[in-house]
Amino acid sequence: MIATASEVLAPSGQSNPVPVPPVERKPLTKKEIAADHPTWCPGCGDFAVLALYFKLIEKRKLWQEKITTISGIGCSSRFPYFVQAYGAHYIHGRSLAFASGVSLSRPDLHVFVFGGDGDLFSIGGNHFTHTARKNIKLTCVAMDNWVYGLTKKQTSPTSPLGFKSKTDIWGAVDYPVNPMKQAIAAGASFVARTTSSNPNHVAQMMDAAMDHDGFSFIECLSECVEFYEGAFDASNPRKGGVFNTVPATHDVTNETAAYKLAGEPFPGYFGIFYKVSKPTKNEKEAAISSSAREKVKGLKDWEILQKTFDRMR
Ligand SMILES: Cc1ncc(C[n+]2csc(CCOP(=O)(O)OP(=O)(O)O)c2C)c(N)n1
Ligand code: SF4
Ligand SMILES: [Mg+2]
Repeated sequence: MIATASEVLAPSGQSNPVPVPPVERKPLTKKEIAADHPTWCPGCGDFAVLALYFKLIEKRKLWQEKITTISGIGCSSRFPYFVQAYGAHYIHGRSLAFASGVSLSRPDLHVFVFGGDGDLFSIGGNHFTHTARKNIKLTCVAMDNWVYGLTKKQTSPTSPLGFKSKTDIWGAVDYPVNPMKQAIAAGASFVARTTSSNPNHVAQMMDAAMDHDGFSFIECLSECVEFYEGAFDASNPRKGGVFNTVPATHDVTNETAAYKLAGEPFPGYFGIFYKVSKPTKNEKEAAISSSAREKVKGLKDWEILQKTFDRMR
């Protein structure tokens, strides 16, 4: 993109600024977006997700000030540290609450949230439900490794029955959350599933999610090689598993069909399960604010306040 001469005029106050020729602002390269060296364990599935996010930013020609990467706490939630752009490494489980505020107040940004299965479905489960039902425009990627990685192997809400961990030494007894079912039931308007062992597929899902006007959710299987090695082998053809994409006959606007697909036993299917268009909270709130502004048009701030006080009498 080119900055126009008027945008690059000499500082204000100068009476006759001399126009300078337009300067070309080059799109960012993957190298420029990469920040700190990621501190994940060698072989962690999270590396691929980060690399594909860089690729997406590069492909979409986004600059730092248009990228917002938000997370909670966890290995996966270290994500924003490694992106050389704006973002926040927020409180455990509260990333979506923070991201909702950013999305509603800055319609010019596309907000990406990355989090773990614990972060999004345990402590953050409540926020997940409400962000989805409000259809807030943002993309939420759950980097699901079926375990608490950062805190070194506790049972997570997606750990399968029988999984032996520090909190379930005899094996997990609680029925796991199915993130796909959870997202569909909560009202997410875009729900997709992918796995970090298939980079091209992750890139496709991120691209499609970003184009969606509403709450887009991606469950991305991302192996924790340290505390749950081999968890997703059954979905990885390189490890003798199968990678089945959503059948071509599947109707993505059919909620019941999407829910049924989500209930298929592991490794299940990969791709877009559900996608519908419905008004976002962003546009509804924008309409409310603009009609409220219209009513007080031309009034000074103190006059608007005075009107409020008068109404309260
Ligand atoms: C309020 C609060 N509760 C608990 C913790 C401890 N804690 C940090 S990360 C985490 C879970 C990490 O698991 P997950 O979200 O699945 O991410 P992963 O590390 O597996 O990527 C927990 C329980 C915390 N930091 N803050
Ligand atoms: S502990 Fe697991 S999730 Fe965390 S960086 Fe290591 S491999 Fe990845
Ligand atoms: Mg986890």
